[in-house]
Amino acid sequence: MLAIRTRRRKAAALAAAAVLAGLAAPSLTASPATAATAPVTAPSGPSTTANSDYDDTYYKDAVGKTGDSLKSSLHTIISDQTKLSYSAVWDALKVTDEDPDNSGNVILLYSGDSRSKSLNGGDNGDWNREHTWAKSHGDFGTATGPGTDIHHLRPSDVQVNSARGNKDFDNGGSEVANGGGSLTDSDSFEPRDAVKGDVARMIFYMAVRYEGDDGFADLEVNGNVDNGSAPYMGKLDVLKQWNDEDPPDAFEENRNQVIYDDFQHNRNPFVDHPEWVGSIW
Ligand SMILES: [Ca+2]
Ligand SMILES: [Ca+2]
Ligand SMILES: [Ca+2]
Repeated sequence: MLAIRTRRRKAAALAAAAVLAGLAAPSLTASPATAATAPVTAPSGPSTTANSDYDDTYYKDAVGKTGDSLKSSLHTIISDQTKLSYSAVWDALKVTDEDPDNSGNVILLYSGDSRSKSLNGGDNGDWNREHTWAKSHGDFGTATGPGTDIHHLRPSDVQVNSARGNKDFDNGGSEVANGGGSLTDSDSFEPRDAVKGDVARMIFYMAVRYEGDDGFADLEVNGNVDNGSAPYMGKLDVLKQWNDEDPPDAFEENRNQVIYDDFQHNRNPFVDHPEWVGSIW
């Protein structure tokens, strides 16, 4: 499934660039002849050409909308989900974040380390369940709900997780020990480059998924780095930049698919459509 989606996306990009008609990308269309002669109908520009296999199904009520209307539609779509207990999150993360090169390990979000699945726990050297949207920002804890939503829960080294704490996200700081290049200062955390976009899209997912209509706080993104226990997460302009600089890769897309297929049965719209971030914010 993932391979098909990736190939299809690449094929679409080639078509949009109006390259040689004879140089067919691995074609999944019913008729190669039609594909070769059809006019390019996709809008120009990388931010508007993204498409998803789910546009005609999962996202059909959202496609074509913008701004608050898009956000509202996506909220309705992604709120239809299966919810996990906090203890079930351990086993889920062992699947969603499995190291593609070693099925006995998970990849840790901030450090990028590959570590044994069996080292889940709370001691130094273990990995634990990082709430990318810090659970104090809206005080949702680990009750079934936002605190157990694996779209933003990731394996993290215990000590690196502690260094992140509940800080907002921003650029700058000094290097976090064993943090894979992550930086931090007194009021913010900057993950390594390879997961900057992942972090941003998790935060944007949370802001759309949680709108205050299900007994939990309405989570929102803002421009601050001192949000503390307020139900906000910053820093908006930086997160938008990270979304642009680090587009979804195969690992992140696979993660979204596994969550959809096997666990929560909802999707992170911004992994499928990163350009929707700029439409809403
Ligand atoms: Ca700072
Ligand atoms: Ca990434
Ligand atoms: Ca919200």
